[in-house]
Amino acid sequence: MSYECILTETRGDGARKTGLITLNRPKQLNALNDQLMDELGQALLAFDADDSIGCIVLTGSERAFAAGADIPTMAPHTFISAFKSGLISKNWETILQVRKPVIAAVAGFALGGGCELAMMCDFIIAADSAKFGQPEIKLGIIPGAGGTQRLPRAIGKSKAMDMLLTARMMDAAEAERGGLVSRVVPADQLLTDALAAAETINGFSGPSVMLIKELVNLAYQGPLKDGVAVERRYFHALFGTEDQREGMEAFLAKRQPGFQHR
Ligand code: CO8
Repeated sequence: MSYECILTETRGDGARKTGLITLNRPKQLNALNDQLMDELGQALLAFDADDSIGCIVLTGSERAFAAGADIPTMAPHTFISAFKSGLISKNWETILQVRKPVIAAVAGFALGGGCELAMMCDFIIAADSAKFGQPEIKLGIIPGAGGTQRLPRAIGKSKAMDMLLTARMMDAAEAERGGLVSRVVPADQLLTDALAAAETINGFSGPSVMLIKELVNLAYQGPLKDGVAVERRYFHALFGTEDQREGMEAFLAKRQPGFQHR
């Protein structure tokens, strides 16, 4: 499959590889237009369906992960045309269908829809150059891909209100303190570290990885009681897998497990 607004490749030496997707509209600081989002959706689903892939890393350039939705595309719209066309909403949530972990590796600007896209990933590793923001208010609009909902869940109400209402950017250190990103690394180490995290995950049992992802998202989105009940069911279900037997036998025999992802 050839794409124009993204680059895709496979990385890693292990039995399971990492699907690497790079947003690639450098002149527009990776602004997210329909074509890019369509291609991103296709690439994500293709890696998700590929049994040789364990994990996906989504990244941008040194200067920008993504500076938001494409402003020239949005500018001419009226309420009615935005409502009727669904204004660029097609494929914006495809990423949420992916069963495998998606790690955002963010350097430079992650603004507006770019910040929202990073927040739809499972965790964010930030370069020390990263800058996060929801500056939509400066354009006379509001976030449209979950920013008003995911940002307060990630960093709390006060910081989220501050960022959404003043449009100020948060640097990588503040984003880590606030819990928006899992770790901050030197910019020239970003991809190496994100791919290393993916490689670690690739070595574990695929069913465990997918169920942890689903359950953490349930904790993030739903009531505690429901999350704990589903967790118990899946915990029991994993005792039906070969990987559970292999993992526990390997521990008892003091050797490394060889997971088969089934
Ligand atoms: N869309 C299109 N082009 C952009 C965008 C964008 N969001 N951001 C930057 N560019 C372009 C600039 O127009 C410029 O192009 P050119 O060279 O042709 O003039 C080029 O990228 C470089 O930008 P700057 O010259 O401005 O570079 P600076 O380093 O001076 O500034 C900034 C970088 C701070 C990132 C600045 O470009 C900026 O503020 N950009 C806009 C950021 C923004 O407002 N983002 C939010 C957009 S709205 C949104 O994302 C809503 C999401 C809704 C999703 C709904 C889904 C259903």
